[in-house]
Amino acid sequence: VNALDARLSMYHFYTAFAALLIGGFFGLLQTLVRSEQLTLPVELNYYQVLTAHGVLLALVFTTFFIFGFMYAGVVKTTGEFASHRRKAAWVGFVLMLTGTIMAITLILMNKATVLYTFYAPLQASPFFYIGLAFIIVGTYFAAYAIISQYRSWRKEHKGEKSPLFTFMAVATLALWLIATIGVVTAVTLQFIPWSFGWTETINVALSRTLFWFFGHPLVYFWLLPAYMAWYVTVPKIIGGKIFSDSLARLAFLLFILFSIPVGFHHQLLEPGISEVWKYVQVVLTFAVIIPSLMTAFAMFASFEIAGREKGATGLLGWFKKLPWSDVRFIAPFIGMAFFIPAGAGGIINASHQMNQVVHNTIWVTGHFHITIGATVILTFFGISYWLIPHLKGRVLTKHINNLGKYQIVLWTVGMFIMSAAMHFSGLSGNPRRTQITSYNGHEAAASWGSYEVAMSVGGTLLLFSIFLFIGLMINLAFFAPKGSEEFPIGEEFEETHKLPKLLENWKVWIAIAILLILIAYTIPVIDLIQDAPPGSPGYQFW
Ligand code: HAS
Repeated sequence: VNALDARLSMYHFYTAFAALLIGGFFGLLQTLVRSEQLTLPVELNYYQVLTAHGVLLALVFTTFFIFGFMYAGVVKTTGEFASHRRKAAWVGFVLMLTGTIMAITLILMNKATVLYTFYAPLQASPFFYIGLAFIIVGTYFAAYAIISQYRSWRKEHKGEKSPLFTFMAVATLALWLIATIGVVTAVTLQFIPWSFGWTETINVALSRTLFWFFGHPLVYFWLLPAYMAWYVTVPKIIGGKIFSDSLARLAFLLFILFSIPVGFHHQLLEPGISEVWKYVQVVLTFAVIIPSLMTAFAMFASFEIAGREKGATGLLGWFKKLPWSDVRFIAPFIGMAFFIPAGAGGIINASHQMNQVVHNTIWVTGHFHITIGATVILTFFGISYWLIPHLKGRVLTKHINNLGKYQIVLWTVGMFIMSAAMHFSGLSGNPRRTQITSYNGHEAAASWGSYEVAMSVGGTLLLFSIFLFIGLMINLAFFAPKGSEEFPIGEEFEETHKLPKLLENWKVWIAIAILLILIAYTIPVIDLIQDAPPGSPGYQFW
């Protein structure tokens, strides 16, 4: 990656890692408060810290990391950015950073204690929502830079198959652009007028529906960059090949289709949405599991191919041939292993009846700590170990590789302890998002205390892991020996020069996605608007 574009990516990473450090610290505070080992100073309240933790890690860390990574991969596979695109990307960065600073300042002033999901009836200062709008507009500049780079590459390489990494980045952005329609609508038409006091009431159910229209695909916006690393870079790191380029592309396209019309699976216990539409969206949720199952298949196939090429025999002999001492491999691999129970947990959540057992319990917090917090973040750690030195013209030394393995083990053990405790105590009803822990000696609550302590032990290990990670990243960026670190891009197992035309026909896929969204959302949204009882508090057209 050339120096100018490397700088662009690095600024995204600096911001992401700062958010990781502060957000991680806030996470530990919560576990200590819940386990009654710490009382927060009066200037801070639990929900404020919870909001800061969620926003900094789930929204800020991820978004900045993802764009830093996508820029680097797109430039690596399609050539350096034309200067107008690089400028657009910098404008995007400045807007995103401005919005982030606004939002975090308001949270720290206790004027935006609305949790990271920020839907009504919780209300923040209007400037919090304006900050969010800055972030989203910033991502549109970033999307422009990447998508227009892809389009001009295709024009210059007529008839050729586009680079897989860039194709995946464009698919991820297509998903993002469609998904943000929901949150942009809610922020501009509902939250900003309401928080300024221009409208007295808000349609709560509609605001939640618009949020989840965005909120569920948001989780795939986090996941897909991890999948990019799994499909494109991991095969090279293990000395193998990409199992199938077409399968990888199809998986990403299926995410565009199925990740959006499924938001109701977060609202299964909410009134105002008929069971029929909940059912339709649960069916579509089961469809969105398919591209992940395809990914699991492709990963096993890549591992097996790599192992057999190195002489492995027998059913599982290839397993031993994987590079177990390479932090660039073990980090994403452990992430994949976490995704097996995490995916099963998602399927439980999505199953309508079982959702009644787990909804609003700390089980759900456990679910998202092993999806985003383990699967995705471990993969992002793995990427950082080669990408940061690559961008800074330095090398990943054996010593840092070894320390990196400790960092990954600390994260794995910490996340395992914390999320297992969350899952188990959630099953006995321990609620999420609450500071109250003792419940006046209620019988069911008797077991929660020890789980809360386990969560704080896990949280402590996670913070140590973050400290070590940041230290290693500073070393890799500024002190490691100069040299050139590989940007691993895998080759296909059976090279195919021709791609089925349909796989790169975006119009078809986006049209199907829009059709599915219209089917899944039109009638329930009309219902939500029409059924809002006139004059009843908290309900109005918008
Ligand atoms: Fe989820 C709630 C359903 C995936 C994140 N989810 C959340 C929330 C977050 C989140 C943040 O249906 C909380 C939101 C809030 O604050 O209220 N989720 C699913 C389903 C999936 C799923 C069906 N979630 C994710 C991912 C996330 C994420 C990914 C972040 C990145 N989720 C739900 C539901 C709720 C929910 C309900 C609402 C609950 C409620 O009531 O509030 C699926 O996409 C999962 C499919 C995954 C698989 C796994 C495939 C396995 C692979 C690994 C292969 C391993 C290999 C390694 C190759 C089917 C690909 C080999 C290893 C060896 C050991 C040999």
